[in-house]
Amino acid sequence: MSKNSFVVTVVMSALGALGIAMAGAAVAQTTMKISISIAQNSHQGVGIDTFAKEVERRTGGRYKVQTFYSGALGAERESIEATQLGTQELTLTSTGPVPNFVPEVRILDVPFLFRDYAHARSVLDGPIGQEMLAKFDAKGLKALAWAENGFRHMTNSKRAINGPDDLKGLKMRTMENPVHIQAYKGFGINPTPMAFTEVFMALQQGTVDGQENPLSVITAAKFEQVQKYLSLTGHVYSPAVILMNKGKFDELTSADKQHFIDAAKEAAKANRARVDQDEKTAVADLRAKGMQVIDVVDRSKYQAALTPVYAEFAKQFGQANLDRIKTAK
Ligand code: EAX
Repeated sequence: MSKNSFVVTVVMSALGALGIAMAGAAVAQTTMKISISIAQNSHQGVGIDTFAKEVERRTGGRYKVQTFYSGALGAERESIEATQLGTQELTLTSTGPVPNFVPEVRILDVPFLFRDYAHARSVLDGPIGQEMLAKFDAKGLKALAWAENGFRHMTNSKRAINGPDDLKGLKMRTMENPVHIQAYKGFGINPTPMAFTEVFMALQQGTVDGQENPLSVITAAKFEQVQKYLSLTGHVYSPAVILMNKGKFDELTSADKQHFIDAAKEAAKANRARVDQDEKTAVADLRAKGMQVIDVVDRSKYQAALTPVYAEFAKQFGQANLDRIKTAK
């Protein structure tokens, strides 16, 4: 670049910056970041895309939300930490690593707690779920709304899982979640906790035999490329939650606070609708791509295998608290 054209470029960009600054004076714009650890083309991607669109629309463009996918800002645990610190404003995460931050939420990760999607959604949207959202406040996090990850199923590359005994001795990647780790040991699994962002490669390289995740995640992550067998165990419901840095939330006007909460609710709605859609199409899709899918019609055998672990959970959480969730309409 010649000296003259350099000067012209500098002057032009200065004018450009001035123009942006003037436009900015008319509508002050604040940009925030939100992240997920899985791909954009997923139930979580639809969730944060909807959130970004709704925040911008509801605040008349005063707030803009930048979306990051596939762990571009870090895996779920790091994203929660960053949101707590405020180096990123927002994240949508499964509850996998959440107990390390807000232990009260652990109870939601107990296997076979929820009967079906309708049950899980109504508990989370009802008084129990709303009480839990408030527990994040003391940890520097504002939980805007529950979202959804889905009912988890087992996949592996070793053998077809036709009953709980077939799980014995399998080395399975699990989330960094103390409740899951404790429960899966009850199946005789050898649990290997790791961040989601490392799972594909671990399966590919055979560091672990298998993993468990909802259909929405299995398809979004293309696990059929590295896993042969899928058993529809539905052994645990996996909630997700939309978190915001508490300080940043508190700085909002009360009208904007409501806009953010409403945007999060819209995000959860879109996210759940995509889960519903995935639940209808994913099994046929995975079969077509070569996975062997085992329908688990009788879950009671898997539940029975966890009886001793359940006695432990009753001590940890209180049977009454477990029953309050289990018997909720
Ligand atoms: O949030 O870590 C997991 O297995 C989660 O289900 C996944 O990251 C989606």
